[in-house]
Amino acid sequence: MEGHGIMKVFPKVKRPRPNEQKDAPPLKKTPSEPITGTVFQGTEIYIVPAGIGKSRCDIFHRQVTQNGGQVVSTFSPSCTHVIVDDSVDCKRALRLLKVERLSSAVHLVKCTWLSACISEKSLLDPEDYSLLPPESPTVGLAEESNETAVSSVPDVAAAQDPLKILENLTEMVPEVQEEHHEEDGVSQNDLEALISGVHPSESNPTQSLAENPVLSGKWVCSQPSTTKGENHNKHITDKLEPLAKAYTHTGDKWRALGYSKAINALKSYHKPITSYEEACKIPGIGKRMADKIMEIMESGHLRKLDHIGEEVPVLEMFTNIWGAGAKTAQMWYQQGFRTLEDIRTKAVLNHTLRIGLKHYDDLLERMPRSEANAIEKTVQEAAHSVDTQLVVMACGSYRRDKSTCGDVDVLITHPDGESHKGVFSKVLHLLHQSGFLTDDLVSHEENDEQKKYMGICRLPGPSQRHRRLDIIVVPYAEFACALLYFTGSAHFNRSMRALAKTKHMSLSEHSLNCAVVRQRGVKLVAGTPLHTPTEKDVFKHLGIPYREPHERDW
Ligand code: DCP
Ligand code: MG
Ligand code: MN
Repeated sequence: MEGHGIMKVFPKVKRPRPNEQKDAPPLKKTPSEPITGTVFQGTEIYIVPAGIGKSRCDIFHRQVTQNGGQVVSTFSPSCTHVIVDDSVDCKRALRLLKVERLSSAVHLVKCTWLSACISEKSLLDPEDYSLLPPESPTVGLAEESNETAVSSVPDVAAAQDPLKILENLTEMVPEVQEEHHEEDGVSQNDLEALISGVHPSESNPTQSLAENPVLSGKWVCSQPSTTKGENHNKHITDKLEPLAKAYTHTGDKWRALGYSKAINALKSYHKPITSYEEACKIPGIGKRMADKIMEIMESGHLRKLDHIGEEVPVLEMFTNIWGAGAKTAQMWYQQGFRTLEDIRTKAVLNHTLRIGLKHYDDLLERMPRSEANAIEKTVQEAAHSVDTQLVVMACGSYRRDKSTCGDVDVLITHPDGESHKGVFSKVLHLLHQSGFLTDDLVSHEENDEQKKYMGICRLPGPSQRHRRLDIIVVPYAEFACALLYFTGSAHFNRSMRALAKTKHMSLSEHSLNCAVVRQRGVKLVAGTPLHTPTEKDVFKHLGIPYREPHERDW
């Protein structure tokens, strides 16, 4: 959950011009800005004004020239760097430059590169701010034939292939990844759900191939997670994971995607990789990623890891506040905040973030199953005091049989199809009254007939910690789909929804619909809900073998 309502427009920081500073030399006024640094020495920079705005352009211009660089007013091939607003994507940048592609000598970078160089007082690696990620989502499949393709943005028109559909959706994902229940809330991991999650050679030959030769090697949801093999390339993924995480925290979605795809492909590969060629052949690994893999194999290290910015651990600490996403964390960082104390005392916080901050340590910890069970029982008791016939069950990681749980996800429904109505507020009222619920995070949001609560509870007794609790109340007709959704895992769900799409169906926490019409990934006709009294029916309609909850732990 990205915090809502806290995205404030940045106040324009007015920096004193050096020649306005009290101790600036009063004499010898140079016609241009005095050069006070050498950070941009040797650079020839073109700033694309679109989205940046005149006053920011002026500031950048001044900062570059003050630091020894040259800013040119028109783009030419002799430019070393082209700066675009962070919101501009590669395609648009090329359009604005009126060119089809850029020579590899020109760095096309976001303006955060400029700001970062200035604050770091050094010419940072533009690669890290480049609009041309090393592993774009099309890479791995398309790369072989088109390594130098400039566009990193999936072509929305090329949507017939299921992979392409997913890529397009990936492009449409909002920053808020935790956007739980959108049927189309497909995230970057869909790619891994589809291709790399299970390597064909990993599929269980005794059953899945026979059951569905086409899909068995492709879809995570058609494989029991218990077949998840050993990671034969841990020495490599251990080095790539911190980088993936760093890119996630700095909001570099494309790079983070490239890395997480590669990491998943490596994890599910059936043997240790031994050569560059072998790495390149794996779907999800492009040539540049293969270079990095070779570097790790040969030196046991990845030099890029030494250059993870000092902002990354701070951003990570900030995003560990429940309710804060990458954007919020970055905004705080740009506002100069570096510690939780800064956030507590100086940041503008909404209700959710205040609660998240208050329980920072508790909420970072997972609880043992036994405690999740006690929390489930507490909710059950309250619900049954409202209506003894209510079905109350803990889903999520608890139902998947995990030994620890990040939170407890309780589903409530009523078999008569009617009596679930009104239960939501009564149960919450009881749980508040008893002091079990200590804080509400997301106030009783309502979508259709399903109701969801997200809050914080604490079991009675000394030294009990605060724990996250989610409660959903659903109509009985939606029970199976809600149960399936709420049991997860999120990765499993994405895979199942992606599979549904290829069959002109759509799966949500409400229903499995057939005869869905989509154009370029956008749903035009919502289709008709299928009869799904149990989870098994959903698997059956999708043509994949049923998986027990503990087999869905992808
Ligand atoms: N879910 C989903 N997509 C998300 C988040 C959640 O489909 N982005 C679904 C699947 C999850 C379920 O909701 O299993 C519960 O969400 P949790 O965040 O509570 O995740 P888990 O219970 O699986 O793990 P944890 O132990 O971390 O709570
Ligand atoms: Mg959970
Ligand atoms: Mn949850």
